[in-house]
Amino acid sequence: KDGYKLWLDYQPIDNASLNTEIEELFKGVYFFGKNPTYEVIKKELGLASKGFFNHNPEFKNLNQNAHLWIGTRTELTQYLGLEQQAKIKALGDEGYWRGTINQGGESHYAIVGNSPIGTLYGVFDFFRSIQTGTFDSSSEKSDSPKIKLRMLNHWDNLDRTVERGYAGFSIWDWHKLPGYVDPRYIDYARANASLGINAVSLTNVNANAWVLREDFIEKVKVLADLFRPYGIQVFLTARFSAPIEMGNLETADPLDAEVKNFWKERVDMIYKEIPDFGGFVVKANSEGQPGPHEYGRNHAEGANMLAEALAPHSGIVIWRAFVYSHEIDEDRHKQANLEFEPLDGKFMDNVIIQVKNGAIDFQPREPFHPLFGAVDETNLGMEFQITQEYLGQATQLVYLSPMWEEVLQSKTFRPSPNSTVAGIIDGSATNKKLTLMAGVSNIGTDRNWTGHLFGQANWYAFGKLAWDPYQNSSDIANEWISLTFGKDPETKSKILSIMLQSHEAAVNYMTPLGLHHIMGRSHHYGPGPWVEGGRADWTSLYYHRANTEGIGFDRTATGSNALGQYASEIASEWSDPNLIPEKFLLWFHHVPWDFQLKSGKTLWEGIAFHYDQGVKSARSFHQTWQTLEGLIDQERFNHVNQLLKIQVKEAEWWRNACLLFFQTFSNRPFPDDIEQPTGDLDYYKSLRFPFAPGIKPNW
Ligand code: BDP
Repeated sequence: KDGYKLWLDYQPIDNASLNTEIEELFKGVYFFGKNPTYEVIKKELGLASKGFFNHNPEFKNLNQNAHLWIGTRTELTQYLGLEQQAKIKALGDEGYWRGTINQGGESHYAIVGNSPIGTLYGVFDFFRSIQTGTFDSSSEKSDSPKIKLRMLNHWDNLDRTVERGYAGFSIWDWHKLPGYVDPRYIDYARANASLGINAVSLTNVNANAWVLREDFIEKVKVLADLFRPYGIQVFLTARFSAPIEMGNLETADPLDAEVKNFWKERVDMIYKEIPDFGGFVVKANSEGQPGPHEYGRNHAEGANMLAEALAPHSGIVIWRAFVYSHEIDEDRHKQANLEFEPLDGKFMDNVIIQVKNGAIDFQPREPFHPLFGAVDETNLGMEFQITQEYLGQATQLVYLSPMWEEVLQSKTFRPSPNSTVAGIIDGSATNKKLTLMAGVSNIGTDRNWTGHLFGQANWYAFGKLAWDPYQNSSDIANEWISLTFGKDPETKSKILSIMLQSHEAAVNYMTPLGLHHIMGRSHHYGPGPWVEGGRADWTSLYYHRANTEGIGFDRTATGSNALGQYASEIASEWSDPNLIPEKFLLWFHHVPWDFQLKSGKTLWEGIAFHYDQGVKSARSFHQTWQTLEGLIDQERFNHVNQLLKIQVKEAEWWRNACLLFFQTFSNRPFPDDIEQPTGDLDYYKSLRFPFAPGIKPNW
């Protein structure tokens, strides 16, 4: 039980009648066609059958005892009524239906997709229903994804370090590709396909042009060929200055004819090798990355130049909105909207602007990004961060789904009064078809893939929300727990309670009440509210602005007015420190230490209370976990138990460091009803951290 099998660990079925029923199905499998995806399904059936029954499935002819039918709608036309066919068709290419078909006095359980990939999704869902014990042959199920591109972004460097990766090194073994195919690639594809993830960008957004060279494309082709039957399209990051670095040109100006030609030739070469190549993900003019600004061009001119090269092949450009420059004297919060709002309508149809969930940078909690709702003629995609850069990295159990759900459910009031971020992402609010949810991957070479076992739950939840952004975190967690730890009710409810509280707990002991960006410099691990010097927008002082009067960033009209970038409904309510949800108070307001919170506490007492609560929650997670000893296998028990112990220490570290530091401004005692922070501020400030993979050495 080392976690390698993820949620695809097919275990014997404990319910005897379900076991008999399913075993019958596996003894008579019939495929209505032939294609590489059906080969993949056959292999998966083999693995599932071995796990469930310890024997192989039996593949039959149609007129033998074929109980389990697998095919597409068109392959099964003659067995489906017209109305049913229409219903299935309406589910779209990747949709599926599964249920019982009665034919000639016999009943067959059928899994029917609109395409082989839809069928594959149906099969994985069928397995999931067996694993969770919810399979019911008398009820039908149909489903289809709400978002077109459900994508992982790997921030993997070609030397196999992973920027912000905490689970070992990159799983892409560029050195041994194309000749050697690591079996992990297949297990990776299976895991993604089981969730409906259908796109991956292989390389770091801080891109290396090298990956666009012929020899690398040969390696990428191997991965693309492997992933194709699983429905996964491959993307690469494109370094904007590649024409200079590898094309020997003097410029990368997007309007220059030679530059355009460079990209056209490069793209044509890639498509010769990989005919269904997805396209490019681009970070330009952000944190020192090259981009169109160097040539006096804007983001639309940059993106469209690449989009033109890709369009003949149906490729797309995913252009990131994470742009900011310390040379601009504007609240970093505002910069993306300032750059992208004026460009609304100027991007080609095959461009998607990929927007982080919040305007700063994957902080433990952020209000939704004001670009959602601010443009209506631009394709907007969501970028979440699955890897826990700011949320405890690989030592902390933080289930991220509630944070994502909070963002997705946020009302934007634009384009219409009922619009939500989810509605913009899935195109229902905007009538957009090219929709995207991307997640920055937390996957590495660690045996359990994600470093912390519970990191798997975040990969899982991301896939689920990308499929359907309206799902709730509790259902997702429940399902993941059953698949991972089995169905014992006591085990399940204890783990569920830890998971569902874990994000709020982390926010409490890291950045309560809207505080943000107060972590250690560069590695972003642990507290660093004192960080100052160098680029202002990379310091903590810039964000918390603590002084003897109070704390917080005034983003109302009296301050940076970032609030003005939201719909007026939000701007007017949140401008009032008494009306804004308290979780965002210090994000938008500089508030006096004695400001009264809804609880009746002063702000200072409230801050102290939240930090203290966070520590108490972390301790309660560890205590609850300890009661699971014997209920789950020792290996995973120990793994999580040790990490939870570290998490408690880190929560205490955050609380002590932050409260001792902020007290130097508040000049007030700690409230009596909290555990008194211990330690010495100078000691916390003096702590240094080891080098970790992915940290840029020159930081
Ligand atoms: C920040 C990370 C940095 C990334 C950047 C990005 O610290 O490593 O390169 O985001 O998204 O959160 O481009």
